[in-house]
Amino acid sequence: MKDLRLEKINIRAVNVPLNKPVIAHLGTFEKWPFLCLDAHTNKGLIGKSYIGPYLVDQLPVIAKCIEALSKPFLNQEIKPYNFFEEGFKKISLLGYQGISIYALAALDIAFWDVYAKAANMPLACLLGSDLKPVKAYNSRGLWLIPLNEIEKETNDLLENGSFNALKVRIGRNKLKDDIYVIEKIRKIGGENLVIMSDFNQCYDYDTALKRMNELDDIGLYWFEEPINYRNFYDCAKLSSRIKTPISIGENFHGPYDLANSIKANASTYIMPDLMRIGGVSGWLKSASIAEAYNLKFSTHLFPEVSAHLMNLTPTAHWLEWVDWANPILQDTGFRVENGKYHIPDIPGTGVEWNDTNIEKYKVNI
Ligand code: SMN
Ligand code: MG
Repeated sequence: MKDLRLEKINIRAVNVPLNKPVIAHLGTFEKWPFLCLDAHTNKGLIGKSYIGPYLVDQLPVIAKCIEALSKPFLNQEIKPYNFFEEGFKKISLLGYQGISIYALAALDIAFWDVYAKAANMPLACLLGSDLKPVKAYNSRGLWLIPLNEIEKETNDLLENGSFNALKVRIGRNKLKDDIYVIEKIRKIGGENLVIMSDFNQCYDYDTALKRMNELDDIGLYWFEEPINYRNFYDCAKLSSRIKTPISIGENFHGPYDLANSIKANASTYIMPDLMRIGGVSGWLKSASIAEAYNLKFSTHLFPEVSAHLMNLTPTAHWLEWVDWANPILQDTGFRVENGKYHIPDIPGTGVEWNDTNIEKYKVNI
């Protein structure tokens, strides 16, 4: 790893069709946008990472931000821990949240990938842990789809990978429709099925309290993001008044947000997102904070790298499995078996490109 230097970066943008369109309170998406980053080094090794920043029209801006942030690190030795510390200081003038932390994460993940490749070890092993398979739930469906499609969709999600846990999106206009959907899934999956639920911030405090009270005894494993993500104090009040655990965290922008949420007692469970939390480095800091408070820590999207990190997360809980990036990834051996997500025993994170499909789904930036 000595004298592993960054020579140049290259970013490609894609908009990849989803097998099942995302229909959620935060928007409807037929395709998912990704930025694919290559960090070329003097040793011929290439660090790879992808981020999926939701908004296809913002890809050019975010790509520019990654390029700008990478400039002071060109021709420098790659030291991922130091990069995060220095990079974090550099984004201060732009603001620590949003695009700047996404850019930091993209570079951080690629640097850790190539660092592990240079050590000839999978990322989790380089960081001192194992490649244990991670308990996963299927999150690639059960959006706000028509009621008559719930049965087929549930069967489909349970069969593919033998999952015993899945997530349903709720907060439908009528309470009876939420109840119908949850009871239908329960009937198909049986008593032992773990059913997570997600409101995607669709309520104000009073409406959230009402709907969660109404659904509190229906047997959901967690209620996710009932209200606006920044509202930690209201979320804490909701948590204290509802029996079902509340889970938030996909909108923590960096470890400071996570710490503030914990200080406010906002939720029972947390579920940081690899991109928004600040990549591998932001995750590791967050995992230690969560450990100190004994808070169960799940993942959000980005299953490949998140799975490595769950092996280093003392309070690791559930991995959210989606297949959205699969078309642009080479099959390096990630797979779901009996509800667990397996990580390939190859150097780096295991993220390698399917260049043909990257070309096919390319968008100009
Ligand atoms: C979600 C993620 C990405 C797009 C829409 C909704 C959701 C989740 O909040 O947690 O999977
Ligand atoms: Mg969510």
